[in-house]
Amino acid sequence: MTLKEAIAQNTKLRQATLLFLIKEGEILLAMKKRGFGVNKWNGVGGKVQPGESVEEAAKRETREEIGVEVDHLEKVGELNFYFENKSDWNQQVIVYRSQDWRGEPQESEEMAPKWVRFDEVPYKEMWEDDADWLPHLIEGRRFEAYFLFDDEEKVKEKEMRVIVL
Ligand code: 8OG
Repeated sequence: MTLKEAIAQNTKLRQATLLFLIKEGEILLAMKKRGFGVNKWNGVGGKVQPGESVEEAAKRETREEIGVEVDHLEKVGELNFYFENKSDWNQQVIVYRSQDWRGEPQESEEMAPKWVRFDEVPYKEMWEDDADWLPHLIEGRRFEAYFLFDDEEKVKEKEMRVIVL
């Protein structure tokens, strides 16, 4: 299967959120303790529920996963993920960053958070595609990307557009 074919077969993707807290020179990553993406460092987020806006979902997931109230968030990207033989894993992830929140990040049953310096992001312990777009998030650029994964969760094909403001 090609990326083009995957996109043509899945015109309406389920939506999920992904949010990264940023403070002076550091980004908050959280270790996923269970479920999809287990044992990988990531931002916080999850599926958008019926009747909820994407932004509300991003705030709710952040509250549930690390106990932080987000006051202001900035949408920075859209990631469209396709899985070759597991199309039920396909989803569109709306990516946010926030520098404006309340509370100290806390561990939950789902995630264990940790502040990481911008130059120490552990890309080898993250989803493979993150190395393509997370540097742009850190540097304040926006992006839109499409990724096709094979059965080993390796990127088989990708397309990305970076928006410099
Ligand atoms: O609720 P669910 O378990 O589907 O949430 C999955 C979370 O993982 C959600 O925040 C979106 C995020 N996510 C993917 N794919 C990728 C990816 O390739 N890289 C990163 N960093 N996050 C991803 O679904």
